[in-house]
Amino acid sequence: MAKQPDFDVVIVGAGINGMYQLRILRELGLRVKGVEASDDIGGTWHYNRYPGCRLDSESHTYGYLWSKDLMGFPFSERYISQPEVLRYLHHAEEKMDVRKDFLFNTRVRKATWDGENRLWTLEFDGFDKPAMTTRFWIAAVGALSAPTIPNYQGIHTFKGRMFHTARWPRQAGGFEGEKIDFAGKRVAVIGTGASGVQVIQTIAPEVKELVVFQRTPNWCMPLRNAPLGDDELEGIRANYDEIVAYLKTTVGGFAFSMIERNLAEEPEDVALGTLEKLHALPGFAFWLGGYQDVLSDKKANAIATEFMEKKIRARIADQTLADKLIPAHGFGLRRVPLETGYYETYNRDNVRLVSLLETAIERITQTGIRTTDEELEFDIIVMATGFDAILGATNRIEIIGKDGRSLKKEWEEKGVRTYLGVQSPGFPNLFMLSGPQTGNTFCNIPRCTSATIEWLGEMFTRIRDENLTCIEPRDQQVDWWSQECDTLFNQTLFAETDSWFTGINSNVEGRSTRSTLLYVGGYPAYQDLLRQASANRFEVFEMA
Ligand code: NA7
Repeated sequence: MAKQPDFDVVIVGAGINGMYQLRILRELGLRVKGVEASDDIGGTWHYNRYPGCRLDSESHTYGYLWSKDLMGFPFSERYISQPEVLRYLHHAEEKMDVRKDFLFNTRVRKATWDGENRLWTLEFDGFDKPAMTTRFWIAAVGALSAPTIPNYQGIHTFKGRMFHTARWPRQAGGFEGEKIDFAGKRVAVIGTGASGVQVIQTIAPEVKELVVFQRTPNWCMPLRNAPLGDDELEGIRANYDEIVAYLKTTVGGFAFSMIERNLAEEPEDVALGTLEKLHALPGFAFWLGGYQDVLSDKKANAIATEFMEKKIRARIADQTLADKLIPAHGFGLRRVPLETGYYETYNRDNVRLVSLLETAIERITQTGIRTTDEELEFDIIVMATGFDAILGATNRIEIIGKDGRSLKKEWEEKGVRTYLGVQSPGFPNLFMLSGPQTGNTFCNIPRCTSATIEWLGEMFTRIRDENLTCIEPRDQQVDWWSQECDTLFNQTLFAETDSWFTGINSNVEGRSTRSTLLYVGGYPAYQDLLRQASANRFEVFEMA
């Protein structure tokens, strides 16, 4: 007789997605367990406690929209800061009551498929954690959750304090990061992605001296944050159903739609007027709510790029410095950081930019950083150097599927192949919420993942009702999907630029070639595909 697993489903990760997935599957009466590497819930918002960390999605569009109560949470700002997001998640957790089903301090080291018994064995870091078996498991491990640090010589010899933004120390007993006393300190920040930009603009007024080490400049847009008053919150609550329905129609699950006209064909005066209006809007509106051809047509992209260059140059006093802050790639082709006074930061006397395109970091010393040009002393070094994006969190688990095949090796050798980004062939009963080729990463993440999470809820209803024990994608679907992701991605200009969107990371071996890791067909199209599969009772999958 086949061995019975300890659980029907194990959810890996107690971030915003894992908690919701656990709740949904538990409601179905399944035997569900959650495991989480950290000691608490919150995922990204639990770890990224660096100064200035905040939402780039509108506060009311980011969270759990299945609950009107939770949407009505009294957010204080249009884009709330990390402690407030984490407080919200703790409040939501209490409502969902999922903490009791998670094992914390439990990091999955290895997952092995047992085809004979149709179950997975999960093994954990540490000797005190017994392995568990489960029929299915869901990786809710985050797309941007495996931090990476450059392998500088001497990195362990630095005598000051060094932090990665995504591993910021915590303030005891709260939702915030440790309050570092920056006054009188000489601080280095390495990296100018979304995290680096938020840190730099926040700490610059506090520190004695700030040196920013920038390799690739980014096109940063004004966030235009503002307090959310009672009236606005009341408006959000009153229009709850309309807002939820509207977000499902927008390309990225944000509170704006793309303009269904081409910038390249627009009369110049109309185009400039529209770009000005878009530029005055908060958040990603200029990037993901602008003309539909800006990210796919070179002429349109050049117009938006020129417009943005002027905007940025006007904010920087020294134009030689501005030359270094203006990217060489077109506008919006890498993730656009949102900023508040970022460019003005460089007008300050205590802030200096070191372009790593002109000089290189040779080593970290006991007292600071040595470049090819000079030796600089620091009290604190902040690594805002990003993540092994999209692949990293999954690849850090040794996943062994059918015929002893390793998922990491399969992806390295054959390229990523999935169906809808949720399953990879040869790895039955494993579902991914934030791995490669999902429609969830190039998106307001919780909006898009919630569609997948609810869809998995439907699939597991059938699994429960029919006592199914094995789900795998069909080869032809996998071929089609991987091709579809490639085709759509190659129609965009993203494909021509190095960034985490294209899987490039100089700090990870084997990540110097561009690949298709994102589905860029948009949230509505992705939801349609999910709906088609569920309408067809998930027959697109092999089910047994
Ligand atoms: P990002 O966007 O990956 O940014 C990392 C930054 O660190 C970026 O400027 C990198 O330069 C820089 N970096 C990384 N490695 C090095 C080395 N070895 N030398 C110099 N500079 C380096 O990470 P974030 O945390 O800012 O944001 C990630 C996402 O999280 C963000 O997009 C949001 O979606 C949330 P590079 O560009 O590689 O030249």
